Amino acid sequence: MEVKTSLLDNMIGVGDMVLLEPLTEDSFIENLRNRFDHNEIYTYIGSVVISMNPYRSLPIFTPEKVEEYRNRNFYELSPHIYALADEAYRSLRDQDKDQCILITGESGAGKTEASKLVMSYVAAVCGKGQEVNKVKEQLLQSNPVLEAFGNAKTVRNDNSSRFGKYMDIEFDFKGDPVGGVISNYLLEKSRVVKQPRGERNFHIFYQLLSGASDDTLRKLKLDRDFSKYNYLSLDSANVNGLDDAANFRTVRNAMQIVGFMEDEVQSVLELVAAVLKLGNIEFKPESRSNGYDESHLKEMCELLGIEQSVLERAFSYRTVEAKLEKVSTTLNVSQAYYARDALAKNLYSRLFSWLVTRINESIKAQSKTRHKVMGVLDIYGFEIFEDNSFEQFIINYCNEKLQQIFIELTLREEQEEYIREDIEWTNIEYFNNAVICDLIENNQNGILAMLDEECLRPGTVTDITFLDKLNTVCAEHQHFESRLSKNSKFLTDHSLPHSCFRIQHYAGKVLYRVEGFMDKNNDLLYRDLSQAMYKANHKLIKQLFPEGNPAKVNLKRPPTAGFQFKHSVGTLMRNLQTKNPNYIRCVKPNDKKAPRIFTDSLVRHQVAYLGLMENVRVRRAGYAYRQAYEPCLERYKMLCKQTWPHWKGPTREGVEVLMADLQVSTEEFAYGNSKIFIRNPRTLFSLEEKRRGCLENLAALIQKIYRGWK
Ligand code: AOV
Ligand code: MG
Repeated sequence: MEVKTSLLDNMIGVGDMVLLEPLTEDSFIENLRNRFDHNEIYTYIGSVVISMNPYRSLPIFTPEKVEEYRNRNFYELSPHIYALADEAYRSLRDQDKDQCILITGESGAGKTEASKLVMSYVAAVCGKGQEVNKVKEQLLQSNPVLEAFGNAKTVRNDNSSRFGKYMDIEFDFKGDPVGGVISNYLLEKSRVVKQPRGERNFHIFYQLLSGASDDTLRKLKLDRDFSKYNYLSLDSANVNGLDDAANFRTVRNAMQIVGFMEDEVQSVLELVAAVLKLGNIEFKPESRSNGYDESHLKEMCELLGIEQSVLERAFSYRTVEAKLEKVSTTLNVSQAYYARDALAKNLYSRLFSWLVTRINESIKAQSKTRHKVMGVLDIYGFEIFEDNSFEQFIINYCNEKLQQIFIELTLREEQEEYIREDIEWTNIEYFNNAVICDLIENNQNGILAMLDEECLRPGTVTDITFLDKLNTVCAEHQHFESRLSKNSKFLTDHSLPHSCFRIQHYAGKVLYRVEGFMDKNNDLLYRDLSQAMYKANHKLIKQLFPEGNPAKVNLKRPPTAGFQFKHSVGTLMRNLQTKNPNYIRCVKPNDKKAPRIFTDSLVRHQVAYLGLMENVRVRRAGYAYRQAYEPCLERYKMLCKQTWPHWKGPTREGVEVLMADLQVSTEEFAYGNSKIFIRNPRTLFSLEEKRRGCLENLAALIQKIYRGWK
């Protein structure tokens, strides 16, 4: 049934890729381009939203737009992220289904912006009232705080998330927000002490120096000039379009709204200042006893209430405690620098985790009753740099896991649903990245397991011995196991530069340099330093280094960074699988961070690795829409005399009577065990159009009667 509806007539290109004719990669890209050129940045694949980054502000996020999308069905209006947010929220509120919003895409594709749009939409449409508004405000204002401390300018993105974030927003039975819980995943802390060319340290450093009052800076013993600080890169200190000073005020204000006390804010800023001071401490080879650049060390100690001699000692000696013995060795200059940087990284990343904990304290729901939950996941996107290290390895692994969950839930689950519902079905092939996840996380011979093994092995272990091990084990697999060799994603060839390995990720090949892998995975801080921090007369810093408490010396090794990450990502994935997923697939139109440019090859590459074509094919081969019998009958029963106003028999039969009466071609739908499956969105649009016509007639009739009365 070929019905042109007003919705389709007004559409630029095709709003739902399921309707694209003919369906080829070229037509897919062309449709995205056409829509992008007309500022239509959202396009559907069924219920999945593709979002193109416009790199400029579009007038489509106004309160009027929010009203337009509020309480409307997904397919009633042109594609928008608000439609997805609305659908997820209503499904949570009315059907009591916990939701998660999964936002994926490479670095700079628009994930963080998308997550904020979803949050602000939900905040705008859910309950009102003084208490509720306060909760909303606190949830929203947690964003600028965490972005200031956890985002930075990279070559891919001027506001790149350098940590993973998952936020559960909790609602009561009415659908009013009552609180939230944030989980954070591994911050890229190496950035604190060193940034690649063209990149910056975390925003907060620049914000503080640019935006704080003279008085605050004086108290923190800071100079406004970025160039005075070794830890701040100079070549890109000022970023176009970023107003650090104004952002500092936003962050201060946000901290206040979230519920930070004035003295807590002060403590946080003291720690930020202490990191900058640490970076300026220099060690001179000649005379180790007084080889410091005194002023910075002194000022740092003053800021944190640490006795100078204690810190000096911690930078001069390393004490190793075995069961009964204590052995002290002197640190040489490079070891002292290493200790200094390790302290700065640890201090900052612990401060970041503390901020998350502190925000959680403020935003947690007061009542203990079961809440409805909407989880929003915004992680660091897949990235390939010139130099890729442990951090990129972890980030890309996290993206593999997310792609895996997309495959599981969208491609596999969809096909399984047909089987469950007894619907005839032909299988669609798709690339399953489970082999890559396995290569990284397998408990026996996965890369992370081998890294841990090497970190624990006695004897001389270095990044290179780790690499040798990788090469041997992975090469063995390639040799002996035909299954693995055919699918092997660990690429060895002779063109590899020294000390590197390469992985064929779902989103592209990445060359990793092993330098620093062991160290970053071990993530050890000399005990002398944690003890020095614990001795500080500063509440916050003491709290951040509990292991420095001499009464609690623990000789057990803490879990490695890789182990912890794998564990927390595993927990996250299990959590996501219990919720109803809503997908936003972000696509980056160009590599220039510029508006109006659509680089064909770049988009094509993303469309391919995100599996978007397979996504459409699965949807098309099957049925684009499905609805349980009950809501379907409820919505359309007015279109048929036999079902209106009440249908007395079984619901499924009611739907069958309805479809027969409407003369929808039998090819167009199938009856599953619990749902009706509709093949083509046009069929749905036509049902919607008829329903709208019916409602309009009804409204006209009521008006006529009303006038007649008057
Ligand atoms: P990401 O989160 O996906 O990258 P962002 O959400 O930070 O990417 O987006 C990058 C930049 O693109 C933003 O700072 C904006 O300038 C612009 N942008 C994105 N979405 C929109 C939009 N809807 N409207 C206008 N501008 C937008 V990363 O965190 O690096 O993986 O780690
Ligand atoms: Mg981001």
